[in-house]
Amino acid sequence: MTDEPTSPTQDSSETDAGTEREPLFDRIPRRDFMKAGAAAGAMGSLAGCTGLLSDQDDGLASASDVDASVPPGEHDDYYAFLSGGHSGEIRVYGVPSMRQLMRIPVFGRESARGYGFDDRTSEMLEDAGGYSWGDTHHPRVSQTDNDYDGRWAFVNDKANGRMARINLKYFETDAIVDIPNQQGTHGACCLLPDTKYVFGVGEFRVPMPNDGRDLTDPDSYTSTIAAIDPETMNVEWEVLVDGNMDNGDGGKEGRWFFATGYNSENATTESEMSSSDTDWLKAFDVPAIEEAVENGQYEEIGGVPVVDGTRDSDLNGGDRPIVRYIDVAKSPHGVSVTPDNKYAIASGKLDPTCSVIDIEQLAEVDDPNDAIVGRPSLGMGPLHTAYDGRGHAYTTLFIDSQVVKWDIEAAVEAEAQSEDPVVEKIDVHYNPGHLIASESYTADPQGDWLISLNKLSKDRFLNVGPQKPENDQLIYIGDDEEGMQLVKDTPSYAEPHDASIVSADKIQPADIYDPADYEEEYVDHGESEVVREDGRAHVKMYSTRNEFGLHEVTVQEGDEVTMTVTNIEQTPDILHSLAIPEHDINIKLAPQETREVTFTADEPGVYWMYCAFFCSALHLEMRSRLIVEPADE
Ligand code: RUQ
Ligand code: CUA
Repeated sequence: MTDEPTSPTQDSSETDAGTEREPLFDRIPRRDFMKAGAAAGAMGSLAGCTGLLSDQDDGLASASDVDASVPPGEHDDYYAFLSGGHSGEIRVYGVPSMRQLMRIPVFGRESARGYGFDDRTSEMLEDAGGYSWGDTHHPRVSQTDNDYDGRWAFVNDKANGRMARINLKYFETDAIVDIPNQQGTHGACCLLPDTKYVFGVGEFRVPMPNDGRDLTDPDSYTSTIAAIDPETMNVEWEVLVDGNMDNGDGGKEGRWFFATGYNSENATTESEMSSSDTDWLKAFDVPAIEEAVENGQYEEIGGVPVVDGTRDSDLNGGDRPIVRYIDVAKSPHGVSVTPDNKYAIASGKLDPTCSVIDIEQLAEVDDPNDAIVGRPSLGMGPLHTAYDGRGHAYTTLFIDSQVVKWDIEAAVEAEAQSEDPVVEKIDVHYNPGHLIASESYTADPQGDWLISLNKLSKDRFLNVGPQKPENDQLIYIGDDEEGMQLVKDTPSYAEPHDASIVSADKIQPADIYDPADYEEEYVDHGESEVVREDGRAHVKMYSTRNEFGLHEVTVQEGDEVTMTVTNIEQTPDILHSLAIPEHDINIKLAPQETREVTFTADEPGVYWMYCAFFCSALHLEMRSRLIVEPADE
């Protein structure tokens, strides 16, 4: 055991949490701000004015006088949480700088954050199915009263049918549920106003249960939505439906949840899946479903109550059907509810229109198709829609490589397939999937920034070989008179799908860990020790600049070794790690964090355990010896 270490490089650097951020208004030209304020009133007169259509067909953004710079040392106004697709992670960006601030591993191990290396996170990944990767698409941040509450972010795993929760106090994944009965959990979103449920939208239709029955009978396959309790991450119930499902969005008043879907043909090949002219937007009546569950009107499958929401179900026969099937243009893709909760807007994908569903009417009409109150023609390949809170919708046009801005009420007033509601279009580079505007998923979007998540970058960046980065483009939307202004390109690693943009002041991450939040035993000064018993060795040590609590640790070949290590630093940003060569171990230790790792010391020899974070001038000297004695000694 060592004495209290001296810390020659200890400093008194403090958190700069008190640094004042310059409000956005001061950084955009004053005249733009004033126009943006006046724009809400002027909006009606702009509607239908196709003369405002962008003429940027050279593919270049007009020179923009929007100041999106965030000078060195200053902070951004927003956090953006972008999914990482089949990298299995979430990325945190600052907006408007588009600087990448952090990566949060979710479904795969990541050594720089020690994720999947210590016992707690590796057991979590194991319990969630033991897969080595995931496919994150839709990061959604929890809300209370239709506004971000800074508690959690959630994200789906399309690959393995899972949902994960990220704790925004520590910006780390803290729970993953492997959703029964789902393959390809695609859509993910919250039931608002208060995040009562997180919904996972099952995409691929499979036999129910998928245990060897109905293998060659695709007609009897089915997909479900799963309602997950955000606190426990338990699946409370599922609803099975006809057709594949795709994306989803929850209404803002606790009643409706919407999911797009393709393949109403219940087919298995692409050509069969495109044989009919329409597909469905499904509107799930959540209180009606809860009532059915309460009344026992379900079958338990995979340990979860599954309610039958197919069209022929008894539960859809009465005057309060649990699922309403709305006919929309073939293969609708994105769906999102407007900030005022008036409309759900579903994108055509294969059709140039979006369908605008009046949510209030949906509850009243006999034929749910009567709730479709608008169908503007927007352009080729409309995929996803975001909002500025001033009555505009912004929709990506995948095929046209554009973002189209349109007027929602004008679309309700116009004839179906009218282009009049279009306010303007801007070229993006290239082939956008999702787009997201600042706080677009809340009741009160900020209406200043929009990110277009473009699938292809082609020629926009230095060539890095055949696999190019994607391109996340920042567009200023705060000035309705000047129109959308392309501000910057941001190359991104494969591959962001969706994002959420949250005002910086709505998230309050911790600077250091609170040991009370975790079960691992805190190891303080004077508490380092090795306890060996019956082929097991429990090593407890602290870490600080510049040493581990033990300068050497001796165990026997074949011992099962558990190391409990605490970083006892109180100074923010001073991290250590415990890396053990040839044992595939690197656990990250942020200030006041304790982690545990268990492994077998199966080869006799000397292994230098070291700290992998450059923590101080004597960082290289921060190491300790693991001595594994041969078994026969
Ligand atoms: S999806 S590009 Cu996975 Cu949200 Cu539409
Ligand atoms: Cu601790 Cu390097």
